[in-house]
Amino acid sequence: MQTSAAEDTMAARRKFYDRLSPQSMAPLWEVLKGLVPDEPTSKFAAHVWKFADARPLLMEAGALLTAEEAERRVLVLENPAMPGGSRITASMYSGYQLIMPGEIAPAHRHTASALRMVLEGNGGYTAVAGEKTSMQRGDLVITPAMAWHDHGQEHHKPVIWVDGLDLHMVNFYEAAFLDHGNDKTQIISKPEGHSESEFGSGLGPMNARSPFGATSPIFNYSYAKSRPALMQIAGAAAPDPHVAHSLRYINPLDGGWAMPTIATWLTHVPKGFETKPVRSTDGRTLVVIEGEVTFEIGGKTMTAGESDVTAIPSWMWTKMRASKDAVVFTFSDRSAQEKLGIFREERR
Ligand code: GTQ
Repeated sequence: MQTSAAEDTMAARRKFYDRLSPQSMAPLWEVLKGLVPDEPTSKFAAHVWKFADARPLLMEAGALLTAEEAERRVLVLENPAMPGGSRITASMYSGYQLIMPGEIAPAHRHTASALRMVLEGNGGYTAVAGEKTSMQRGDLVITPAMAWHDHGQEHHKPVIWVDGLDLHMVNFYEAAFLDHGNDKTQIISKPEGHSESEFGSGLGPMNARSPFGATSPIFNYSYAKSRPALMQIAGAAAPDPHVAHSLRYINPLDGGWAMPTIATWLTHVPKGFETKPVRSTDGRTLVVIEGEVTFEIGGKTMTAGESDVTAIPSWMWTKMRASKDAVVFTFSDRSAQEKLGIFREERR
């Protein structure tokens, strides 16, 4: 049989590759383009999860098992491009969590940092490191890496929030630990509002101390404080063409992001305003707290209303337009990417 010189070369290379794999080696030149791409091409999809669809399913889950049985009763928001991946974007986990009246999600602590954006607070609570905080809609409650936390509801209404965790980052590094408490709830050692008073009033303790390492010592950024701040800013100046009116949640000890791995911020978009196109390397998850927003993400249009969750994958051109005055909460892996020196953003 006649073979061309090119075919001979390919066959010789393949034979060579076959001898590499038993030695646990591989030729870089066959995989280089995928390993070192020209620019990010996200494997994930832009998507909106409708709270109106999620809530009845969440309540069904509430009847099927207790928070204690589940440990955490959560409907995981799975990016439709990666079913079974428990990922909303490349590095972030998210889900809707439910606590029914009288229930307790028992105390544990883990390496992953977590945030809760409260949708239906109804006076439920999260206790972090011996201090309880009552949860109301729009509150951002954070739990630092390895801090004990339990959740509960002593009142007669369900509690629902959006969880965001960096667990895929932690798992990528194979650095994840988990401890369960001896008791379902922690022993409460500080009065409610203690952290807020000590760190969250423009004041700080005389002796510099950082109770949670690189994470902010404030663990409830209440909507009762953040909303008026945002509205005051919005009322005083025109919206920025790209970010409208946005304020970051900060660690008062160093002015940086509230969490070392997860960036969080709050945006007000006035009715009728449309932001100019932006793309960035962080994978973003947005929760509409008030109003309604229409997104254009990578050429696709989608609308999110109150309590809906939107995923914006890395490096997709994004615009948003408010059809009603809107307040939107965002979390992303930007905080980690900045520390690693890999964050990039482009504006048009
Ligand atoms: O509340 O600690 O959605 O450990 C997933 C894992 C929530 C939590 C989640 C968790 C938690």
